[in-house]
Amino acid sequence: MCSPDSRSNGDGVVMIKGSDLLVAALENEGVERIFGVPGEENLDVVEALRKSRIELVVTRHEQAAAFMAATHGRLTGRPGVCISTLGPGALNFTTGAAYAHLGAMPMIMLTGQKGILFSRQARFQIVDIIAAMRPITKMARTIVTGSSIPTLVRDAFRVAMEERPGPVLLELPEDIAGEEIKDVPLVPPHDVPLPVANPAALERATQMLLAAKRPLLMAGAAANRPRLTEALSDFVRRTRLPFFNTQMGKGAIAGGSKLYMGTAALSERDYVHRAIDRADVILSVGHDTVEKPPFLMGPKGPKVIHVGFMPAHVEQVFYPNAELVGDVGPSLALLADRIEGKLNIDPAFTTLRGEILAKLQDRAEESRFPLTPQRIVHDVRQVMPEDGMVCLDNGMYKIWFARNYRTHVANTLLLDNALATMGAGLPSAMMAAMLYPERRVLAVAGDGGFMMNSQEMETAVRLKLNLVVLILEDNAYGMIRWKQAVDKFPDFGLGFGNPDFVKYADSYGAKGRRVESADGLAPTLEAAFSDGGVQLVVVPVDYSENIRVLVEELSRNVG
Ligand SMILES: Cc1ncc(C[n+]2csc(CCOP(=O)(O)OP(=O)(O)O)c2C)c(N)n1
Ligand SMILES: [Mg+2]
Repeated sequence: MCSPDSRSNGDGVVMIKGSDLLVAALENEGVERIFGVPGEENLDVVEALRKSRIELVVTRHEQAAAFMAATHGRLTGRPGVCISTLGPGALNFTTGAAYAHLGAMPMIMLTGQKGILFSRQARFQIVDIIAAMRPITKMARTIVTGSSIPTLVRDAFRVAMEERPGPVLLELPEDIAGEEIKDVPLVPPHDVPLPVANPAALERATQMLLAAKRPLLMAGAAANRPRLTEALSDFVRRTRLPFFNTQMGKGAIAGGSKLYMGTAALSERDYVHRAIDRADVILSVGHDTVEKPPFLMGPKGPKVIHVGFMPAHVEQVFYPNAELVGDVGPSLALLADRIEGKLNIDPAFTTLRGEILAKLQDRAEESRFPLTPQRIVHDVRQVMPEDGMVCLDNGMYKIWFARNYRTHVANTLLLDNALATMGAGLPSAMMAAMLYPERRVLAVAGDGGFMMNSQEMETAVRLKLNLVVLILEDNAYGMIRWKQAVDKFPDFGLGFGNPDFVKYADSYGAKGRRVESADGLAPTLEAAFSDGGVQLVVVPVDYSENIRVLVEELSRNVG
């Protein structure tokens, strides 16, 4: 197979530029878009992209490009691709790389480098990016010869997609990109079906579950892998197991809403922990210990069966007693064959469920202004259809959304409980809006996190995305201020001023709106969605509820 830009060198040998071969290899992987900020070292690749069917989406910061590429991987299971120059540009990918690495999101980063055969600029801008990226990628390689491009690209995609998925970096030096080389065939991709759990492991899990008096299921981060959600929902329908989820497992089980017991956004003492503490066996599907612990295992608590694509990690607070390792969907189907209709389902969970969910409704419709986080979550749910996507940045509101926002469709509340970085909310929502133009997409950010990548408002406007950005304004790094108060430090050093967000949005050619009353949020969001385009809504938030509920009430009422 010859690549599209190959040509004969006159001696009958087919020649191609390294950059054309790279882009042909990316097309071969089905890549449709590349996000990033090119530098002069990437210009051969940019030229190859111009002639290809791959769209180059220029962002205003490499970090945002990496967050977008990672989110593409998270939502589709296929790696998103981002591109940067050497040194400074590549270093701007590091947070995105760690986001994808901790969050298990398949992503390919392409970075430029000075020529490796001859260096006209000595050490100017040269940073050892491979070494810098090694701890935050699954694989980081320099392409040292053009003829290795097809195999390296194929390998990079495989490594990025394989369980546990993550980021891969390929560094392409300028001279290898520009070099004319003998054309090399591309490597055709193929699916690699995974092995299913071993019968002995299935038997052990079956015995533990049949002996359990109060079994409970937990959906963890890997439960939200795109290819798994249907099989997991089917398992819950068949077994009728009551379930809860971790923050990143939210939405993974569709249609089982009568069995939903809550989300473990805190590690202990939340209402959902009344159910967890009552369980004697927890079937933990896809839990990844990068997440803040959904509960703390101890000698007295429930036994845990880990179901995962990979064996469990043993932690001080998580050490499963049995494991079902293999392709999770088919393994769960085999488990359901053995236990369907035979489990003890504790009726007390139904009562408990009512109490837990009622508690979460507390103050959800209160007319206080500035708005309480509970009211914000409630009103957002009102304007979002079932398949609408809420993409959170990181701040205090994440705990409130994780606890209180009900999801019915997989990956409709995108949050990062792994790296938990600020700045990813807007880029992840932009990616969601590009992938699902027919759905409502809402980015939710604090006034701190929004400003860490707010320059991407320009990218969103240029791409003509339909997207609403909701900013919760407290003029502070609220979450850290809350922790400061919880730890009894004086209130110090965490406040700041803000731009006029309405004017700020308008200056990008987006539309800005400010919520002026408690009842104003839902209609303002509704108007923003109806108008279309890039919309920004600012709402003042009253965070006094953080202490009242998450500290005082939980320590008094539970535990
Ligand atoms: C890149 C990054 N820097 C710092 C932190 C630590 N941090 C976590 S939440 C937070 C405050 C967030 O402030 P804001 O976005 O305004 O949200 P709020 O908590 O006020 O709602 C900080 C500084 C982080 N998680 N990520
Ligand atoms: Mg804030």
